[in-house]
Amino acid sequence: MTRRAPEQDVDETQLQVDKPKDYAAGIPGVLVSLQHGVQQMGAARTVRTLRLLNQREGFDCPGCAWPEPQGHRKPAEFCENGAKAVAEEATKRRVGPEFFAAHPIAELAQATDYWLGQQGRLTHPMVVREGGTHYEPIGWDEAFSLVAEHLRGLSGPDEAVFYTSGRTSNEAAFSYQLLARSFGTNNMPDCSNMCHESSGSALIQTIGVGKGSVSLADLTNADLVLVVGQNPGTNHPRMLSALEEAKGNGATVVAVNPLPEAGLMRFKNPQNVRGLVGRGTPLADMFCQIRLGGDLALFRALGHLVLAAEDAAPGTVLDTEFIAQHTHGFEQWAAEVRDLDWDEVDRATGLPRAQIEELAGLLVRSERTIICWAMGLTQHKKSVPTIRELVNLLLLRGMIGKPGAGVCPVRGHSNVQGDRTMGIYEKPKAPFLDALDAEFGITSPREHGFDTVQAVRAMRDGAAKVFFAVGGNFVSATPDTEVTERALRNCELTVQVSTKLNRSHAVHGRTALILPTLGRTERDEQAGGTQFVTVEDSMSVVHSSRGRLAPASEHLLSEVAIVSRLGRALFGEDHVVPWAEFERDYDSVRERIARVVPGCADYNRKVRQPDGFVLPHPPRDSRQFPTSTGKANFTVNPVELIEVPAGRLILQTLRSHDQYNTTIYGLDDRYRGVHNGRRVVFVNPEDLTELGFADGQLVDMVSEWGVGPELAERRVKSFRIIAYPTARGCAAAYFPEANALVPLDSVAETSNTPTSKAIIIRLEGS
Ligand SMILES: Nc1nc2c(c(=O)[nH]1)N[C@H]1C(S)=C(S)[C@@H](COP(=O)(O)OP(=O)(O)OC[C@H]3O[C@@H](n4cnc5c(=O)[nH]c(N)nc54)[C@H](O)[C@@H]3O)O[C@H]1N2
Ligand SMILES: Nc1nc2c(c(=O)[nH]1)N[C@H]1C(S)=C(S)[C@@H](COP(=O)(O)OP(=O)(O)OC[C@H]3O[C@@H](n4cnc5c(=O)[nH]c(N)nc54)[C@H](O)[C@@H]3O)O[C@H]1N2
Ligand SMILES: [Mo]
Repeated sequence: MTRRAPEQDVDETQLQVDKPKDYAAGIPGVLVSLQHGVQQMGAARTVRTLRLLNQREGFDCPGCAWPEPQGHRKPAEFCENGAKAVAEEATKRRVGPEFFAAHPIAELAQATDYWLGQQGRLTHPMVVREGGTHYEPIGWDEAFSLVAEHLRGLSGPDEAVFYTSGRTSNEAAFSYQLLARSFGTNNMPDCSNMCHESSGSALIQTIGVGKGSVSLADLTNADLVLVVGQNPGTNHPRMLSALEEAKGNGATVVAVNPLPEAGLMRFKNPQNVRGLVGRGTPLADMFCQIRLGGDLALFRALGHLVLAAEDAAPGTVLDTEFIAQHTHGFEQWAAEVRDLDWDEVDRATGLPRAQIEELAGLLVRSERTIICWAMGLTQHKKSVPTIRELVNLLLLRGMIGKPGAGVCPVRGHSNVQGDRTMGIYEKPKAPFLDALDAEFGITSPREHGFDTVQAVRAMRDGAAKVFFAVGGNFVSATPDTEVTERALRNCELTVQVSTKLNRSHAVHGRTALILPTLGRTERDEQAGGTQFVTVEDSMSVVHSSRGRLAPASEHLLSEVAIVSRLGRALFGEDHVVPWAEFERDYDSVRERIARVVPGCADYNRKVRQPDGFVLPHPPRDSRQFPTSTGKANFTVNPVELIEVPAGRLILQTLRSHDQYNTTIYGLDDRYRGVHNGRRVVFVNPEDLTELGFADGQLVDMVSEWGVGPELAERRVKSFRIIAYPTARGCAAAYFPEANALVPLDSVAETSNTPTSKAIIIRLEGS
């Protein structure tokens, strides 16, 4: 216990690299899930816990937001990485007061994310006061008074920031946004700002709803599925089963990615014997190895070719009836893309023209097309126009609002979509606030609040002074690590509601609190009886989740209880919001959700249905498009090439197979052949030769941002080069180790999402 926290996980000479795998899951997947479970929870608890995962009477997986099948569920409705997420939470390891007494905060701040996470579950509320060197225990009541005191002492409510990570339940999220708005601010940044914000921005503008338009049944019945900028083998493994089923029904699957990700190439389904012992199913029929940021040019070229096919055989390719009846702006868009600069497409995508033509042919012949995407599309400067262009492509052939077709942004955190539905948003719409105000008799602020990037700036500049986070790991998840650390240290108070220890506890404001909370897997007992919570998956299905395990410590409070007690401390017992009742019985929160949140009428009954219920989605349900024009909008999206100076590479930051965002499960990335280390950078062998570097060499990565006297450099040290078959000119390294390279001001247009997938870097021998 008193062992000093190591500043490095392993001596990097321990790192081993072998050939990348060409398949995902199979027997190694099953073994690894059990191994993680047994290490963290012991054998009996592993079996008991995994049996309840994603079952109707059990709990929703705290891993990704992939939906469960409606109706029939398999006995094992989870994947290797879901099992790891559960093992992390249900671990028997504990971080209590003795741990904090033994480890000064300065030491914790030096430790790696991996080591911090491995220490176990937080058990007691802890505080460090100004000038303190160690966290010390504090009672819950005193903790809430302390927060309330700091909040009341601010010059105005906008000096407070209320962050949310996407694991928070609907009940906690609804209460939390109500607390922030009752206090008087819309400063509610969330992980979505760094994640699918670009998808929401683009979809709202084009189809009027910022969510995906397909169900799981649509996916398995599509005849063409494009998986763009996504690595489902690692991040949404259960999606591979759906793709396998779609293929079984005759679908063609196309992967668009700079990396040949194992799961997209071949899948050995661990849920059937053939998958375990056989060669598995080749998933992608076509692999377009695109350059980073090349997708806008690709979609434009595809639109151009579809249009050309229509021009060559009028009346046979486009869905002219759909276009006439349901869309706006087609002519303007068509005039723009009829004239295509192939040279620009070539430079942006790096794809052979014949392959783009072949893909256009697939689109022209498809009756039911779905495009799936994730961070490879959302974390670029031109993300919003790229996703708008993807929508254009689908609109051309009427691929929205019919079975087997549509847009499928694959969400990250298990309830990130639900949190937004419940009002966690820095730019809330007036009708939502009006309903909230009418229900509770409060006056919500109308000015927009800070998103994540703006919140960092505000804290850095002293404009925000109290930072309160329900979940997440703000310091490690946000870009520009040095700036973010400075921003948090500049706060008067930082509060982290967390399950596990992470860097955001070690890099803190002048006073800091850790408020330990129940996880999704744990039993939630309140005065009104055993509670359940609700969540929304990536396909707008809302359902219940019931924790079953004994809580990690008797001192934990649920997130709903924490928000409610803070509400009482801040506003007093006779506030218009019945905070005590909210905590006593979550049905009372759900009654309010039913009256305030669109689509949630009769919420308490509907979430008790075996599979929950599906939220309305007008484009999907009835081809109604609630946009500014009342129709689906075609938009014009000019290509802008990423300028890469000579001798530089474009770097993307991504996830290994052994992590959940900033939670590092282990030091392997099995599918990419990396073992026992994370400080690596993947570079194409031909680029290495051209740049004068070699496989295995240790280098610093230096990012370059701005021009002339404005040029700023950021450096991370000692990364080992791995020669890897990524697209030419493109490199990859893991998040969060490479976050220090992402400039705070380098963001996507409109969505303000950090450009984590496109940073100009050079390598330097270290
Ligand atoms: N096990 C596990 N599951 C997770 C997570 C986790 O960390 N671990 N995180 C969760 C969260 S919050 C999220 S948001 C999702 C993330 O899910 P993903 O988006 O799959 O995650 P990344 O690792 O960021 O992978 C990005 C993928 O896009 C590709 N890519 C990068 N840039 C481009 C580009 O310009 N064009 C194209 N076409 N492709 C590109 C990369 O090569 C990579 O395959 O997963 C969720 N699920
Ligand atoms: N460079 C780079 N940066 C990125 C990304 C990238 O691809 N590249 N991806 C971005 C994306 S997509 C996302 S979503 C963000 C993620 O940003 P965050 O959501 O802020 O980060 P996580 O690592 O998911 O948060 C992990 C912490 O959440 C806490 N936690 C876990 N479960 C619970 C729970 O049930 N309740 C509470 N209260 N706390 C809990 C634990 O203490 C754990 O340490 O990072 C973003 N940052
Ligand atoms: Mo995410």
